[in-house]
Amino acid sequence: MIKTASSGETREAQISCACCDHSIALRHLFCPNCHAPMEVSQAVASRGAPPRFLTLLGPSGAGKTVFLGVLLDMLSKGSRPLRGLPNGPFSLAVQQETIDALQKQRFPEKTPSEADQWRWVHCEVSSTKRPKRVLDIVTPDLAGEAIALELEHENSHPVIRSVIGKSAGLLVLFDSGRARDDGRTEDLFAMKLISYLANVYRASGPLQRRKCSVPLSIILTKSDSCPEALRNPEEFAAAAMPGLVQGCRRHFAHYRFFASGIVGSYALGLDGYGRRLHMPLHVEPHGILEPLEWLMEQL
Ligand SMILES: Nc1nc2c(ncn2[C@@H]2O[C@H](COP(=O)(O)OP(=O)(O)OP(=O)(O)O)[C@@H](O)[C@H]2O)c(=O)[nH]1
Ligand SMILES: [Mg+2]
Repeated sequence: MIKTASSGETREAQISCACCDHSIALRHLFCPNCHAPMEVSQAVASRGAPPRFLTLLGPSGAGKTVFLGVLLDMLSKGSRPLRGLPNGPFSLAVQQETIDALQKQRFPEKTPSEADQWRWVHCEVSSTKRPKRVLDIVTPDLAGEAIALELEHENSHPVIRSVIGKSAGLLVLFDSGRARDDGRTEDLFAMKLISYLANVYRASGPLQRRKCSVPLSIILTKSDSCPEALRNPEEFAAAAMPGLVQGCRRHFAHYRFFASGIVGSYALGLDGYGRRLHMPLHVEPHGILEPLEWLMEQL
C-alpha cells in the first residue's frame, strides 16, 4: 500500500516492498533491503490484492531463463489451458529477449549474478477452465550462480530468501542431460536446495514437524535431447537424482516431476572463442504449461 510517512518537516511517499515488506521511499529504484525493483512494488500496490509469488529455481544453465521466456510467450498467446497478461512493461523483458534470441537461432544470455541486474516478471494467470481464479505470478529471473551462493552462504542474496518465503508454489528446474551424465553434481545441488527450502518454510510455518505444504513442480529441462527423462520423468529422477527424490519425500507434501524442452532440432557451431555453441534451428516447446497448471490446481 502506498502511504505517506512524516519526518519533521519533510513528508516522503513510501511504499512497502512487494518482496520483503520493507518500507521504502518512492524515489528509490530498488528496495535497499532486498533489491526488488520499485516498479514491481508499484505494480503490485496498484492491484490492491496481495500477489502470490511463484519462483523459478535451479542451478546455472538449468534453462530457467529460456523456460520463463517461453512460458510467458505461451501464456500471452492465450493458449489453452492457461492464459496470462503481463502487468507492467518491465514484465515483457524476459519474454522479448528469449523470443528474439530463439528467432535468431540463439539462446538468451546467461543471467548476471548481481541482484540489481535481474529482470522481474509480474503476470496475471488464469485457467480457461476456471477463468475467475487468477494467480499473480511475481518472480525475478534468478541467476543460478546467485542461488548456489545463497545455498552455501545464507543471506548473501537476501532477495532469494524473500521471494522463496513469499512463494505460493515453486518451479524447480534441472538439466536432464546433466542429470543423466553427471547426476551426482546435479543431485548435490538439489539436496542443498531442498534442505534450504525446508528451512525457509519451516521457519515461517506454524508447526515445526509437519511437511511443507508449498507445492513443487520439478522440471527436467532439455528433454528434447534426453528421451529417457521425457519417457518417465519420475522414474528418471529416482535413478539419476535419488537425493532429490528422497528430500522431496521427506520434506514436501505435494511435488510432481515433469519433463520439458523447447528445441525441435538444433545445430552445433563454434563461437568467436572456439567454444561449442548450440543453435536452436526449430523451436517446438513441450511440457511448459503443464507444471504451472498442476501448481495452480494445488493452490
Ligand atoms: N536442447 C535444449 N537446450 C536448452 C533448452 N533450454 C535451455 N537450453 C540450453 O541451456 C542453456 C542455458 O539456458 P538458460 O535458460 O540460460 O539457463 P539458466 O538456468 O537461466 O542459467 P543462469 O542464467 O546461469 O542461471 C542455453 O544457453 C541452451 O544452450 C532446451 O529446452 N533444450
Ligand atoms: Mg538465466
